[in-house]
Amino acid sequence: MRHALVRGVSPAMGRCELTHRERQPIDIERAEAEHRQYVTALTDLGCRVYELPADPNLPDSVFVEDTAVIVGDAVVITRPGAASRRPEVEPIRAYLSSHLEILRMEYPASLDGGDVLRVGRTLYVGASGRTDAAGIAQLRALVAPRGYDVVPVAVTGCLHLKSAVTEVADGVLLANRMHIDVRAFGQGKWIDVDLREPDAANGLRVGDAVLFPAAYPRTAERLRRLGILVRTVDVSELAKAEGAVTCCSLIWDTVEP
Ligand code: CIR
Repeated sequence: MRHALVRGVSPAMGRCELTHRERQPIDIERAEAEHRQYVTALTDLGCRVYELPADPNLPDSVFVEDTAVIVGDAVVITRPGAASRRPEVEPIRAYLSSHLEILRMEYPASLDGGDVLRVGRTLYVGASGRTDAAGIAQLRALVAPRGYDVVPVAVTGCLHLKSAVTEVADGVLLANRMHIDVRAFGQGKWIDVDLREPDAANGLRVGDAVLFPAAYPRTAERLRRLGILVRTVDVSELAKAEGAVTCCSLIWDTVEP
């Protein structure tokens, strides 16, 4: 069984953190409609979706990915790099504690889940503006006993590692290689985003399919030509808050008896 945790769009999303984008007005009703379609897409792709209520005091709380890193039947609750986002973790921890074993990152570490790309039993972790050396070291210590390696990756010019690279099929990485040190990855199969779509590297793999922003049709076509099933969603309003498709859910699998 595949599960997904999401959280409603905060009415305060207009006050979100922004790093590489200019602030633009955000139409909350449109963002909510996009989020509903995102949830529908996850459901269609086989997820059982749980939705935590929106929080009017936490502008970025729809971006649940940053609060947690799931490793098998455990979850590392992060300490997000932006101070405004740290209160987001508690409701996520409380919800996940009845589904997964809880592991916790502590002060002084900083790490956003958007910086963690799992490929098999390797966690590639972006050293970004949100994730520091202490965060990477704590994550390594927490996941090593579970058989996961941690490999740091230098990230420049974008918010998170997964703004620049995501896995779209087993061992196949979709990337804008301008933003990352590709040497960290060793041998791998790469698909480059279309140059006219520099922000198109963030796809959300759900089983054999990839949930992908409708705004990047040329890169979507590259994926389809490789036989990858692509389901597009409009996330243009959420993108004004510097979000994309991976950031709006936490996904995990359980084996039913
Ligand atoms: C932030 O800057 O933290 C939010 N406005 C956007 C977070 C997007 N998260 C993600 O891609 N994992």
